[in-house]
Amino acid sequence: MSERPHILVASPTFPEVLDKLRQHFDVEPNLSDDAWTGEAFTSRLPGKVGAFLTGAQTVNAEVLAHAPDLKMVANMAVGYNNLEIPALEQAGVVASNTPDVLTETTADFGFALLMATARRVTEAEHYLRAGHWGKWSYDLLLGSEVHGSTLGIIGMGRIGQGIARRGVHGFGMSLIYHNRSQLDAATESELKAHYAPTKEEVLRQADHVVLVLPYTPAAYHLIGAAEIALMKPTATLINIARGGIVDDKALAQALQAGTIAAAGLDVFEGEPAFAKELLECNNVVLTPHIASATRTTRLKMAHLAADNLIAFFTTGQALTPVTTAR
Ligand code: 8YV
Repeated sequence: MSERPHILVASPTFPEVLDKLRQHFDVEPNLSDDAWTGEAFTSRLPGKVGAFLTGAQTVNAEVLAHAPDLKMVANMAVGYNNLEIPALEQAGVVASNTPDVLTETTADFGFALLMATARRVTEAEHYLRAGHWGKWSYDLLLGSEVHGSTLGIIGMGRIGQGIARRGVHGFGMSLIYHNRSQLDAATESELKAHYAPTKEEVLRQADHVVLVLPYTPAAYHLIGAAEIALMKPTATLINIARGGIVDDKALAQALQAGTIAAAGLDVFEGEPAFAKELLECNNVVLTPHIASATRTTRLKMAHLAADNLIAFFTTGQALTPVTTAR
């Protein structure tokens, strides 16, 4: 019998990452085509000292009660709202996430979604595919300007700053942002960034508002009907943070009423389910949580999650541990 630590890989992952993990651990891999969640996940935790997770698995006090042997969980995501950190700390279980390796790729996608939303790219393609393109017209599918407009960012962490750099340096946008803490003076000056002490100020002033903040209980429905009503009727709203930060039903109503011009959403409350009202809106671009989805980046994320498990069980220290200092 092997003495190697026994770990669970709860979501399907890259074969080369499984091979790497197998060099260090006895691995129970998920070789199906979907993540193990709920009972399928918790029933496999006894006897496991480590677990490789994606955002799909919730780990809270109730789940930990089924995991008496667990010492570490490695989340293949920068966000870790699926992990109840105080409960993990209470149980003495270390958690890690995958910061940095996905920053630029996710910022690229945030900007792609902003562009697609402002310039009505998917709506235009549907129009063409449906055979509606019979003539040129001066007012066909008019969008909103991106270059030279005002970019509003709520949540100015690494990814928010990546989007800000693209907007300011690449598209000559002016920047207004809200964050729990103000950027340092050098970064503010580089980005000619205007700090807004409230999110409301960003919503009022920006032409394009991008949400990139972490999902904490306080962020639930942070953007609802009242907040959307503060935005310009020509404005767009982009959410690449987490579903649940935006009240999508209120957003669908606002999109249909013309309260704002358009929205781009990569994340949804309860995903892969989402508010079906959104399907009634032509002026929303909907993507299935793919902001970090390039092969290169997802592979880096999976390797970093695996390396965190390996480091922890070899040296006692995770490489990128999650801390409660938010
Ligand atoms: C992941 C993400 O693809 O890193 C995050 O927080 O939202 C995405 O990059 C997703 O969470 C899968 O684990």
